[in-house]
Amino acid sequence: MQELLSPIEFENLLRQQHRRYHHLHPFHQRMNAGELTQEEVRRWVINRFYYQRNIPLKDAAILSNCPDREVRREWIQRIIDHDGRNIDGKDAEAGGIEAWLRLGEAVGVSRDKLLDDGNVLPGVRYAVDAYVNFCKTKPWIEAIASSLTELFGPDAIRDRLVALEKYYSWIDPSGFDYFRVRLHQAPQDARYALNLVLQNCQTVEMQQNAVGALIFKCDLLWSQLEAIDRGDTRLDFRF
Ligand code: AHQ
Repeated sequence: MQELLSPIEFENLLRQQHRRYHHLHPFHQRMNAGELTQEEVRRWVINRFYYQRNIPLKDAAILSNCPDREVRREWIQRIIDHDGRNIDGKDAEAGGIEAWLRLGEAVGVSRDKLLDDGNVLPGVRYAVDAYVNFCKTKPWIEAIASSLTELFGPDAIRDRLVALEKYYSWIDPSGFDYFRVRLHQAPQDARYALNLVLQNCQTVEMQQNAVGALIFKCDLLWSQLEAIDRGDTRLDFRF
C-alpha cells in the first residue's frame, strides 16, 4: 500500500483481514461442530477470562493516551460494559466480567479458579499482556484500530452461541448470557471504532499502521487459541 486509500478502499482493506480472524482456528471449528470435551471447554473459559479481565485495562490505556474528549466520552463506555458499575453504592450494572464468571460457574469452574491468574497458560498470558502493552505504548488511533477485530466478532459469536446451545447441553444456557449481550455491544463498538479510524488515518503511514494494528490483533487472538488448543502437558505450569 504506497498511496493514500479512499475511505472505501481503506475500509475494504481493513475488512479483508477477516481471513486472519480466529473463527477459522481449528479450536473454534471443533467448538462449533460440538467436538470439544468438557475439559477443553473449561480450559477455554479459564484462559479467555484472562483476556476478558484485561479488556478494561487496555481500554483505560487507550483513554489515557487519547487527547480527544469526545472520543473519551464514547470509549469509556467499554470499560463500564466489562467492569459494570455501582450507582449510589448499589450494583447497577454487573458487566461482562461478572457474566464471564457466571459462564465459569455454568461450565463447572469456580469464580476463585477463574480469578487465579496462576491457571492461565503462558501462551495466553503473553498474548493478552502484549495486547495491553500495545494499547499502552502505541498512538491511541492505532490501539483503536486493533479493536477492529470486532468487525468480525458478532458473526463468530452468533455461530458459537448456536453451537453451544445445540451441542453442549451439559452447560446451563444462562451461562451464555455474556455472548448474547456482546451481540448487541460489539456491532456498535465496531461501527464507532471503524468511523474513528477512517476519519483519523489521513496519511499513507497512518493507514498502514492501522492495518498493521488489526493484523497484530488477529495474530494475538490466533496465538491465544493456539495455546488453548494445545493445553500444557507439564504437570503444573503455575508460576
Ligand atoms: O468478548 C470480547 C470483547 O469484549 C472484546 C473487546 C474487543 C476489543 O476491544 O478488542 N474485542 C473483543 C472480543 C471479544 N470476544 C472475542 C470472541 O471471539 O469471543 C472476540 C474479540 C475480538 O474480536 O476482538
